[in-house]
Amino acid sequence: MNIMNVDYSTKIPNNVNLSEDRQVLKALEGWHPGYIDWWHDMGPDGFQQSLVYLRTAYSVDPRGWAKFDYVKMPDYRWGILLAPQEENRTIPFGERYGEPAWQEVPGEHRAMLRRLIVIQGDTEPASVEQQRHLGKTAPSLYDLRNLFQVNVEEGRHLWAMVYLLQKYFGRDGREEADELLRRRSGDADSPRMLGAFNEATPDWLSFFMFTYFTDRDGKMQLHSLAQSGFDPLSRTCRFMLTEEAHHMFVGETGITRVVQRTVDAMREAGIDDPTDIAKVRALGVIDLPTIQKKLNLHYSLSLDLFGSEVSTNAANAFNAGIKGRYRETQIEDDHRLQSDTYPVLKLVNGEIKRVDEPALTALNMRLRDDYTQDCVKGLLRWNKVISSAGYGYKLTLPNVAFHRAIGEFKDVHATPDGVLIDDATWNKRKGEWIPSTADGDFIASLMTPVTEAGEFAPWISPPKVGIDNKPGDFEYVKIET
Ligand code: BYC
Repeated sequence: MNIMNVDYSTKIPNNVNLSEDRQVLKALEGWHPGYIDWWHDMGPDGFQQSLVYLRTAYSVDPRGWAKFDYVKMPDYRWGILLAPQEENRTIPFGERYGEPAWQEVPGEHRAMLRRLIVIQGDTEPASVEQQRHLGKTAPSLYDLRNLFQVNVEEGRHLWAMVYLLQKYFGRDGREEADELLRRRSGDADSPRMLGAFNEATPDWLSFFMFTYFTDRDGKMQLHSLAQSGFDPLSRTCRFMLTEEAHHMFVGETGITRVVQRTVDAMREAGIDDPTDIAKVRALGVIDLPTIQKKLNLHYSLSLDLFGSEVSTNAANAFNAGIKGRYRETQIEDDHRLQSDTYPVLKLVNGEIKRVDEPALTALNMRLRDDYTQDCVKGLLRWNKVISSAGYGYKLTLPNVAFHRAIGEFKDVHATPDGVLIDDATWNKRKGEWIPSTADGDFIASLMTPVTEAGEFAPWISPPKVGIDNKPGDFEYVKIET
C-alpha cells in the first residue's frame, strides 16, 4: 500500500497496513466500542448529532493531507497515521547515537518507553474531558467548529498512542490502553497523570490560553519524542505535529481576537486607562489585567508539565535514545552530552540564580527554555494589537518561580516579577496575579452562546479569515440537539 494515503476500507482508517496485521486490527477493534462509549460520556456535551465542518486526514503528505466536510462527531473516522519511514534512519542522540533506529521495542528500554507513551496518551483524552462543557457557551459557530476540531484530533492522538501500545507492548500495552479510557480529568480517585490536565477549563478565554500554552507543551514534547530512536514513535509524533499546529493557531488567534475586541471597545468608549477594570468591564469585554491573570495561570501550569529542572528520568531517556531535544538533528554538538553543562535556574540561599548543571540532567530545563522562547512570539503579536490601538499596556510572561507545583520552586512563593514572598503575602495578594472567583464570575457572565452563522459574541472580534477559506457567514456547525 501507499504509505502516503490512508486506507479507509477497514473500520479503523490507517496507513500502517492494518488489514494485513490481523492481531493488532482485532485488538484495536476490540478497544473501539469502549472509546465510543468514552466519547459519548466524556466528549463534547451535546452537539453529537450536529453536522460539523471538520477536516479529516486522508494522507500524510505535508503538501495536502486533509479534506473538509460535514461530519457528525461520533462518525468521525479516527485513524492510525504515521509519517513515512525515513530510509536508513539512525538514532540521532544518546549512547547509541548513529546506530540504526529501532523498528521494534528495545527490550532494555521497554518500561521507560511504555511510560512515556502512556503519559503522552493520557493527556489527549484529558483535554477533551476538560473542554467538554464549552460547546454550550461558544461565542460563534466558527469557534464551536474549532473546539470540535481540536477535540476530535485529540481523540485521534489517543488512538495514535493506543496503536503503539497495542502493536508493540502486548498484553500490558492492552491493559494500559484500557486504563487510558478509565482515568478521568479532575477525578479524586482516578485522575489524569499530569497536573495541568486535572484543572478546569471553565470558559473560552481559558480554552484559548490552554490551546496556546498547554498545547504548546504538547508541541515541544512531541518534537522531543519525534526524535526518538524508536522509529514508530518518531513517525507517529511527526504526523501528530501536523495537526497540533492548528490547535495552537486556535489559541493564538483566539487571544488576539479577545485582546482586539477589548482595545477596540476601550477606544470607542474613550477609555485611556486599561487598568480601570470596572469601566472596561462595563463595556462587556474582558479587561487586559484579567487577561494577564489568565495568562499567568496557564503559563505556570504549563511550565509544570516539563517536570523538574534537574531530572535523572530525562537524562536516562536521552542516554537510551528514547527522547531527544527540540530539533535535535539541527543542533550542532556531539548529541551525547556526556561532559556538557547547561545553566539551570535554581533557588540558592533564598535567591533565584543560574547554576551550571550537567546538560544531561538539565534536559527538562532546556526544553522548557525552548518552550518559553516559542511562547514569546504570541505575546509580541498581542502586544502589537494593544500598542496599535494606542495603549502602553504590555502582556508579559510571569517569572518561572511564579505559582509552581513541580520542580525547584514548588515550595516557595514568588510574584510574577520573581520576587520571593512569604505565605501570608501570597495568600493576601494572589488574587492580583491569578484569576479570583470574582474574575471567573465576570468572565462566566459574558459566556452566552452565539449560534447564528456569521455572528460573534460581543467580547471577541471575528477572525480575519475563515476555516478552509469559507466566507464570514458560513454555517460551520449545523446544530441538531
Ligand atoms: N504532574 O524527573 P521528573 C500534550 C512526575 S502535553 C504530575 O521531575 P520527568 C497535550 C513524573 O511523572 C505533552 N506529575 O520529570 C497538550 C515522575 O513521576 P514518577 C504530554 C509530574 O519524568 C494539550 C516524577 O514527577 N507529553 O501532548 O523528567 C492537549 C519525577 O519526574 C509532573 C509528555 O509529557 C506533572 N506536571 O518529566 C492535549 C511527554 N511532572 O515516574 C495534549 C511524555 C513530573 O517518579 N512525558 N511529574 O512516578 C515526559 O516526557 C515526562 O514524563 C515529563 C516529566 C516531561 C512529563
